[in-house]
Amino acid sequence: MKAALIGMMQSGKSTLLSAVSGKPMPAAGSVNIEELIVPVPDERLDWLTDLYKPKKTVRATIDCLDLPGLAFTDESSRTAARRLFAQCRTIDMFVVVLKAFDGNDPARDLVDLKTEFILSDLELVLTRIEKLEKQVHKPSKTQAKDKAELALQIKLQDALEAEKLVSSVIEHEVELDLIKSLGFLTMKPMMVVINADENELDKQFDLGPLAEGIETITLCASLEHELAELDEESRIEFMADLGITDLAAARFVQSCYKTLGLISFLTVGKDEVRAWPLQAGTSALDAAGKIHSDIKRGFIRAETISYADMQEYGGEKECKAAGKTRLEGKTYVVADGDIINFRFNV
Ligand SMILES: Nc1nc2c(ncn2[C@@H]2O[C@H](COP(=O)(O)OP(=O)(O)OP(=O)(O)O)[C@@H](O)[C@H]2O)c(=O)[nH]1
Ligand SMILES: [Mg+2]
Repeated sequence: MKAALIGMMQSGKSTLLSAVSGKPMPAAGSVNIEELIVPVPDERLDWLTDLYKPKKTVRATIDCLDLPGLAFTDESSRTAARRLFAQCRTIDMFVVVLKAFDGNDPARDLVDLKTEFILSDLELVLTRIEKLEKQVHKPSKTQAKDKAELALQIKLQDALEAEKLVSSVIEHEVELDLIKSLGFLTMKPMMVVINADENELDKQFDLGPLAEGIETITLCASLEHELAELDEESRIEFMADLGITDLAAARFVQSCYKTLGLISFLTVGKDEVRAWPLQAGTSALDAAGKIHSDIKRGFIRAETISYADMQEYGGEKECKAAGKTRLEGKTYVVADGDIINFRFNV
């Protein structure tokens, strides 16, 4: 799963990603798209690692793309933005990083960004309409589908011209299938990071109606970056001085994970304690396939303990004795924090 950090120039995207990935900052003014593998913080893994003392602990990760900053001030920066948007059509979600320091207005930037997303999608719709209008008159195998798509694209044109997002007008799976491969920007899940000054972290930023229903986090990227560079002891001390208890950067990664619709199931043992990312709603059988195709093929049962029970009873044996170990079948929908031992036979 890929999340792309997008925002105006110098909004703090690289600083934030460097803080959560531990990778050094890219050179100033870099126009490359950097791809960083970011581990998803998970206290449950820490607790299970203490319990099992495994050889290794493997966290879930998200691929984060650090995009060059946008500007919409002149023709050449608009061209650059358009080119960048075209490269964003295959990503899974956006993290919009808004600059809320140095007197910059984050609400204004969010409006500008939304407008540009809409214009970019509208351009794509118009190109599609032009192509489909020629195509639908010629008899072909895809004629019926082309007609349906044309009608839908016209509906999307109306919506985008009225400044509505594609996601707000797609009504069902059939429509989604017709346009899925086009990668509309205003169809993608999105979260917002307000990058504020260190001393304004408690301020309520009003982003207006655009941000309604969108996961929003306020943090100070440069502070998170400083904290990430400290060893654990100094970090705890420094955080206590500042009166903060958790790293906002950790919350940011967790929110990304949630926005992508991901949950984690966990596996435990002497060799490895591990979190496996899974699309919410996935069956035990498909979860087994994430680990290995053999486990899916030979699936017998998913021996499952919820993390909450594991923590309460203190171990596998204790959970079994208390009747907290469940034997789930193929169609069981895996829940976040399920600790699973797959029984299989090949
Ligand atoms: N005051 C303050 N400055 C910050 C904060 N976050 C980043 N900066 C500074 O803003 C500048 C830009 O930070 P970057 O992380 O490079 O921003 P960017 O969005 O990656 O920039 P581009 O890739 O050029 O668009 C740097 O000088 C940072 O030190 C913050 O939270 N507060
Ligand atoms: Mg950058």
